[in-house]
Formats: sequence, structure tokens, C-alpha cells
Amino acid sequence: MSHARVEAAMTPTGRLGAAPNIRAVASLQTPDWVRHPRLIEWVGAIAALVRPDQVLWCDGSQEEYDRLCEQMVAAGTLRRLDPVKRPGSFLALSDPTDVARVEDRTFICSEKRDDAGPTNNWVDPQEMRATMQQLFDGCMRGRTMYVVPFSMGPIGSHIAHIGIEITDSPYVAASMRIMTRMGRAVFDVLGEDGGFVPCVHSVGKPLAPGETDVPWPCNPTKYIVHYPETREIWSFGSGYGGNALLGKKCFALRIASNMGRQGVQAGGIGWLAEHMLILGVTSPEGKKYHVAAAFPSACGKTNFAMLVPPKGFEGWRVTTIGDDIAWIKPHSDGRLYAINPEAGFFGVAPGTSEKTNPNCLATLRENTIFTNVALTDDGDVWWEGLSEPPAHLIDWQGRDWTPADGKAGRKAAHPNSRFTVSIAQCPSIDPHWDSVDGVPIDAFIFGGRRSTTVPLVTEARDWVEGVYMAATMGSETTAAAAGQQGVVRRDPFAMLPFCGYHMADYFAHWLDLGHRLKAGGATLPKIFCVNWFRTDEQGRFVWPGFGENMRVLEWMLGRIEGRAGGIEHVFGTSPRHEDLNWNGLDFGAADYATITSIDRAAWQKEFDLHAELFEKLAARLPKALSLTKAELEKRLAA
Ligand code: TSX
Ligand code: MN
Repeated sequence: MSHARVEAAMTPTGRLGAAPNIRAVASLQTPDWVRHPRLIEWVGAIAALVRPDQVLWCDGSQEEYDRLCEQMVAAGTLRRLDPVKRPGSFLALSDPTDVARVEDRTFICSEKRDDAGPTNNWVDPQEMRATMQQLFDGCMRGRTMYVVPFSMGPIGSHIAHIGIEITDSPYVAASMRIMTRMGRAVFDVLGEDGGFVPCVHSVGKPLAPGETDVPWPCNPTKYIVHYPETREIWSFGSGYGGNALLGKKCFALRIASNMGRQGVQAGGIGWLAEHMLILGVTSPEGKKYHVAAAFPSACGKTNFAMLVPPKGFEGWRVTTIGDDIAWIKPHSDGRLYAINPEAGFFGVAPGTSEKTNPNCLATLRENTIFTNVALTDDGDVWWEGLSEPPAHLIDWQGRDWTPADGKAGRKAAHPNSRFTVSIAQCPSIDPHWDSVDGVPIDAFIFGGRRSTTVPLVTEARDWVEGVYMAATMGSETTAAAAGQQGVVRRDPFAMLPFCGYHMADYFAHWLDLGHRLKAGGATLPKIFCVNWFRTDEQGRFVWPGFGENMRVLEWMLGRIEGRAGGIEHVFGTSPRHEDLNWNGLDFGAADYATITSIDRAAWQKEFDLHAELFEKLAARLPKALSLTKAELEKRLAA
């Protein structure tokens, strides 16, 4: 471990953003296990710009992690939880203004505005580089600069990619060790000249000499910046989640979606970086399938990834490969193979309980960093939906809280409070979750939260209609969101905030990939669209959801094997009541009709909403999608 003092300045050059007065780095002691001149030069250049007190090259060891946590406990950033109730676990309470991703401060700075598309914020890269130079100038004064090497995907996998995150947040360095494969092994893969995605992060709060730090430093000015052509990430001002753990949304989705498509431009077939969980399903006969599923937020993605088969499905097993992101590559056998680029869960705590997700709760038993949940009097954590509220808590803002406060509408845990935990602790972990080859995908599932209109499950007739379903998927904002109940927000492929280029080009990439695979003689994965959230006239959920979704999964597998029945309608094929396995559940045909009926008038309105999205993307929208829309509307009218 080296604590090198950075004494002189060298401003970044070339792809790091040209600046005139270049001076030399006097000394930047690097550990002997870092043998990559270009990387060392880059770290020196960043250090010269941000001027930290110290540079720490992270090796990813347990000792290093423990030391970081101890330091954060001393600084008040972390509180150690009860060592018996929650061994090896900590609670962080963030600044109340730094609690979520900042989409309006997130930028895709491609050379051309049109390449970012109408759904992303864009600023000219030259202009943004100038802004970043100013913001980062001296921004780590008084702090330690951590150099965090990480692999997104199993180390050494041909689907994996490497990033180096420079950060002044020990919380980020520690979280990255949980969320990615982080440490010395990454430098071994990089060797002397391996490629990596440079990620620069600062909480944006330099300390004057003698100034005491706050528990959660951040800056009201925030920027989450991506340069897709040069594959760089710069993040300023926030220490929270996807703003700061740059391997996740910034790299594994926004930059990686560009990489997957640039693979096509480079003459290859390309690949997919998707906002999808990956799970395995094994039948009692031992047959195993893999599905990847995309849902917008608040649809229970993590719950689905860790599904426990219900009564009546003895012998079935669902195994977890990932809960948030999938990197999917075509293989020479014509199939698509998926890896989870992450190594941990950064999940929403509220709503997680023994009933909704026992596997997740078991995962959180130890070695977990909780952020913005409530603290119990006996040194454990609590959040809304976990259990009956205890008589007294410290809420996520450090204030006293009693159930009376809860009744008055004050939440003990922030609605976006999180757990950060290693995927290896999950009881439903798939034995192949860390396989360098990934797992072959048999089906894609797209879902949304819709109280009306969208039936429980539909199989698309073909790849193009499946892409249409995914492109037009939407989700209703939950009641919690500012009186907006019932408003449908389009969230194509659940990728709206995460696609690093023009959304219409992204649709085209999916269509092209399907075409190419099919032309090569491959059987494409089936595409399904699901909705667990239809309600009755009283607004009550009709479908029991959770483990009972296994019934829908089994039907999908039956369709893949060509044995399950169904009825074709306007949008594809759905199971009739008799096509689902009702073992162990009393769910009658009348209730079933409530969640599968197709209301022509509602669908006509639905198509008008699809049109709104398509108009926004019109300049580059693939013709196949507008044609599909016309065909579906014709079927509806017939
Ligand atoms: O995660 C959910 N899933 C997928 C699980 C594999 N949730 C939680 C969504 C918020 C994150 C669901 N909520 C699901 C679901 O399938 N379905 C519902 C709606 C629902 C809520 C409660 C009940 C039934 C359905 N029943 C009782 O509360 C008793
Ligand atoms: Mn997500």
C-alpha cells in the first residue's frame, strides 16, 4: 500500500481534456503490482488536477475494507450495527439532499447532440470538459484520493470490462468492493497496456487546512457526465448510489450500451447492456432455463430475481444470477449468453420482508452496508414494510421516530433507502453466477406496473413484436409520487434513464441483433410481456404476485418447449385459465378474466400514448416499429 504525496501538477491531456500548462508529476509512488504506464500517468494527471492530500491504490483486501469502515465509523459516516443482530454491518445516513440519482443532472456528452437523442440531456463535450476542469480543480484538497480498480463481470470473462474509479469517498471505495470484483486481480488482467474505462468521482467538498469534515460530504452542484465516444465518466457533487458507484448505471448501462452498439459499427454483431435481472429456473425433472427480465423501478425486480416457488411447485427451483443489470452477448452457437456485470445488490430496502422476499432478507443478515434506513434501539435496522414498527427508532435523518410519526406520514426509512451486500450471500444464488461464459438466455420478459389495460402475460408473436412491446412499455407512478397516481410513464426497455445513446438507435440495435441471429439460423429467445399489477374496481390487486408468479414462469417454459396452450389475440398469445398450473392456489376464472381481459377502447388510447413516444423519436425510429404499430392497430379495429 502506498500513500504517495502528490506535489506538483500535470494537467490532463488528450482524451482527458486538453489544457495548456503542463507540468510534471514530481512523485506518485505506485505499488509494484501496478505495471501500466498509461494508467499511472492518468492517475497522476487526475491527482494533479484535484490535489488530494494522499493517494491510496486499493488492493481490494479484507484488511483494506475493514480499515475503510473503521475510518468511516471514526468520521461519523458509518455507525456499526449490533455485532450479534447484524454482524459486520453498518448504517450510513446521507445528507438529506443527497438521496437518489439526479436524472436532470445526468449528461450524455456525445460529439453530436443527435447521437444522445431527445431522451438524454446533452452538452457539447468541449464545453463540458471545461466545466469539469473548473469543478475538479482542487476539489479533493484535504482528502484521500482512492484509486479503485474493478471488473464489471467475472474477472477474465470475454464479456467483462474493466474500470478504474478515482474517488474521494471512502464510502464509495468500500461499496465498490461489495458491488464489483475490486482489487489487485484487476491490475493483473490489465497488465501493462490493457483497456479500462476511466471514472472520476468527487463528492465536491474540499477541506481547508484544519477544517472538520461532515459525516456525508457532498455539493449542491451535481454533474453525472458520460463521454460515450471516449468512454469516460466524470461525476461531481454526490456520494449516493448510481451517482457515485460509477460501475453501475454509468458504466454498466450508459457506457456499456454504447460499447455494445459500437461493436456493430466495428464490424461485429454487437452486444446488449440491459437493465435486466437474470434468473435460472429448474424443473422437478432437472431441466434448466434462463430468463432475463426488465422492469422499471417499483415493480419488484429484486423480488422476482429471488422468487420462492409457491405451494404446489415442490421440486421447482429459481436461482439468482443478477437483480439489476445484464450484459448479453451472442455466442458462436447462435445463442445469447448473459453475465451479471455486478457482484452485489444495491437494492431498495422498504418493502423487503420475510413475506415479500425471504431470500433477500437472509442475504442481509450480515456484512451489509445500509444507507438511509432507520436504526432500532438495539442497534439493528428497520424500514417500512419489514415488520410492525418498533415503539422507537432513529429515522434516516437521525431524529427520534415513533409509530405516531409514521401515522402522520413521516417515514422512518427514506423511500429510496438501500442495502449494499455481496451477491454471494444470497441463498438462491445460481451456481453459475460467476461463470466467465455467462448463462444462455431462453426468454426475455418485459414488465410494467399497470392497474388496467395490460394483461397478466403475453407472448410476442415474433422478435419484432416483442421489441415493439418492450419499446412501448410503461409504468404507473405509485401513489407516493406527488399526487400522480395512475399516470403512465413510458419507460422503453426500462432503459429511459440508462441508455447512453439515441433511444431509437437502441431499438434499431435490438431489431438488427434479432435479424442477424435469425439469419445465422439461430432460435431467438421468446419475448414475453407481463403485468402483476391489474386492480379491481376497488383498486385492490387481483393477482397475488410474488411466489405465485412462478405459475407464469412455468407457462413460459411450456411455451418454449412447445407444449403449453394459449389463445392468440391482438397483441400475441396469452394463457387461458386452463393453460396455467393452479396447483396449490385457488384463483378462479372470474378473477382471471379481470387480469387478462382486453379492453379495446383502453388499447386505442394506449396506442395514442405509444404514438407520443414514437413522435418524440421520429427522426430515427426504425420503420419496423411504426409498421408494427399500424398492424396491431389494424388487428384491434378488425
Ligand atoms: O415485487 C413484487 N412482485 C414481484 C415478485 C416476485 N411486488 C412488490 C412491488 C413493489 C416493489 C408486488 N406487489 C407484486 C409482485 O408480483 N405484486 C404486487 C401487488 C400485491 C401486493 C400485495 C398483495 C398482492 C399483490 N397481497 C397482500 O398484501 C396480502
Ligand atoms: Mn435498476
